[in-house]
Amino acid sequence: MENLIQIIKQFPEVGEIKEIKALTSGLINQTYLVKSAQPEEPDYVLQRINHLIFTDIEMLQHNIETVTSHIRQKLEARHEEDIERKVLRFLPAADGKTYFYDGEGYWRISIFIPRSQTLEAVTPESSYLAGLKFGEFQAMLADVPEQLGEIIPDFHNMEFRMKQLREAVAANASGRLSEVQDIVDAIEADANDMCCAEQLYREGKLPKRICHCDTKVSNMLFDENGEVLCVIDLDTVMPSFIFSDFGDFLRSAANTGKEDEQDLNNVRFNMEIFKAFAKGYVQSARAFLTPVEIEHLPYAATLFPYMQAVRFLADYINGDTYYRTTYDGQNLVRTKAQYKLYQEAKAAVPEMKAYIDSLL
Ligand code: GN1
Ligand code: MG
Repeated sequence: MENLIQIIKQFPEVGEIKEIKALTSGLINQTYLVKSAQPEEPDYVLQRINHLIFTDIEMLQHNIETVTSHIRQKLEARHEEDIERKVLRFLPAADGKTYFYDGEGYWRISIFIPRSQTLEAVTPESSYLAGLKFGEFQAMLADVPEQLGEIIPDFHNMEFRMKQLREAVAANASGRLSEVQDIVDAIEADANDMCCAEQLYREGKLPKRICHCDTKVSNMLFDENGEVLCVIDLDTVMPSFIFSDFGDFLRSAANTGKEDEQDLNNVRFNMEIFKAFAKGYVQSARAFLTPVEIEHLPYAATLFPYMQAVRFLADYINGDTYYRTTYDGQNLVRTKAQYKLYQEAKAAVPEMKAYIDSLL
């Protein structure tokens, strides 16, 4: 606590502090809620950035500042109300940079958006609004004046994720391979089909655009009426296929179970959520989407649970070196749950296709 207070003091805008609470939901960074002593001062979100994963903090914060100021300008240009609740603001440290290095770790502070909440589950109504919002997010970032860096190279590159899994399997560092060989084989059987986006990209048939790349439900803030305020957790904003934002949202939102659900009977693909989200997304993104992008939206809904299963499985085989876990075997439980969701989504592809056609 004393240590955290010393860090907060490096950001001159922050006044007297009443309380610091750890928030535990993210799997990568460490996040705290910082409450101000004075009611007229805002509360803050303090984060220690995981610099083993985000190795280029300069690029990371540069991307985030570019994106937030661009969105802010767009909101101002259309005279939006309540802009402070619709885009994040990061505070400068004494040297003007939006992060502080304490000799061991990198820290940053943003303003906590008042009267906002995160949801772990969405309804068809909020899912529709989220679809509109993500389509709009991508549309607003279509004309970012600068090139954004690929903060984690090949982040959503399915071929690369397969390569990592194969390397994990070859090394078998944890000795866990025999236990998971079945699921490795099942994943391998579909690998070719699931890598079609990279193939289309090489053929020049699929563009990359600025995407959020971590659009799970818990990375969105909703207001007291259930309307989407803004998208948070901007670490992974970078050029990607639009599938990233479409597919990753559904991976969490359309899953009727938890990300690490133990009872696989609870993991089903919720078509009502899919339909609501797709409707909103197509409505706000249609103007810039190409036919190839639209045609592959159902594929995107299958790709993300598949890719996440591959990533969790590789981490399990590597001995849990990437994702934070809270119990033994959690990465395997996560793998199985994501793989089940993938199968459910795959079975729903014809229905998804028919629905998307009906929107056009
Ligand atoms: C990680 O830290 P968090 O929970 O926002 C991961 C995402 C995964 C997600 C799975 C940088 O996000 O890609 O989809 O866990 N982020 C990174 O819940 O690897
Ligand atoms: Mg994240």
